[in-house]
Amino acid sequence: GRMPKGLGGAGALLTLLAALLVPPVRADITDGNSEHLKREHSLTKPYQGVGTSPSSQWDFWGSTLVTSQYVRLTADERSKQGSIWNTVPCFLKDWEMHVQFKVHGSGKKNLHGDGFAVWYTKDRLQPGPVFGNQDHYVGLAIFVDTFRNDLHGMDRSFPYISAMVNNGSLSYDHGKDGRPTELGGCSADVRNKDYDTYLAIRYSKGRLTVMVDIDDKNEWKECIDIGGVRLPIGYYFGASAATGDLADNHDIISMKLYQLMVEHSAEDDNLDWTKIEPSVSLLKSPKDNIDDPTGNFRSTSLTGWKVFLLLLCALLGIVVCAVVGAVVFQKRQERNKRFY
Ligand SMILES: [Ca+2]
Repeated sequence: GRMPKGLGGAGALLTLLAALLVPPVRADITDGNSEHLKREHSLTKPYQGVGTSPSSQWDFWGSTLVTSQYVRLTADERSKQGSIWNTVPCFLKDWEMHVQFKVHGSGKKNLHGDGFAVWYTKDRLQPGPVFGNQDHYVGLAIFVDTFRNDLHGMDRSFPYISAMVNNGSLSYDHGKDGRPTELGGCSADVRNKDYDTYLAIRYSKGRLTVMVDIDDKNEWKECIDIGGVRLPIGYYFGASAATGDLADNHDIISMKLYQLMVEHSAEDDNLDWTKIEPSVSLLKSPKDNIDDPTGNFRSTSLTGWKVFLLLLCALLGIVVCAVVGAVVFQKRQERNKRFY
């Protein structure tokens, strides 16, 4: 019953092979692991002390109304602007923000607006024309645009979710629904739902992913996934909304920030992440930027056929080792017979 030496060697070889071949597991937590919830960057019911207590970690501005059940950035009234901002800068390199929201109003199809935005920016509480926040902002914005301004853009339906990264030099063009500066987006029917609707924004290792859960199925659907995005640490999370001639209630129910446990290279760790200027490395036009043109992610995530090839190699390795092992074992048995 002793394990033949040949097979033992093969076993060790296999272990080594496996260690070399198995790709590193991506550290994703999208299902709200409470262990990694960062309370100082999260806004949850009943919003204790928001805006009134000096110890509150959230400030609000404009038409924003805080109740125990929701934070209403704008009511369903014309020409309103409101925002809510985290007072604590975020120093996490890898994070995921889950936003529960509710956009609702009496406006019939296409007669409602304008939408809301979720921000990760250098400045906070700076009112302006971009869904209630300043233009030429510095940082990241995710827009949930509920009103189509650009009648030439009939190839997409509204509401439309899009992402934009700005170093302060770009202006958001409302007349074109931000299309000239958008990095990616998707149509999302988010209005007047009688169930909960969610948006998730993940930033990790230069990759920006936006997911939505708006069909009452309790699962995330991908909306935006782009690489080559550079954002610093030390910026602020916020949300804002605006109405114009058309209106809607724009409610934030919760904003929950989760830390993603991701390892960085020594080179990455030595960088001063507070000094990074928001940017996106685009070799193609923004709209084609589905794959990361810099190849940052291709090296860590294996595509289907590569995984297949690796598995095939591993399988071949196992077969070769087994055969060699069996032969060695048999030879040794024969030798043993001869000697005894
Ligand atoms: Ca619009």
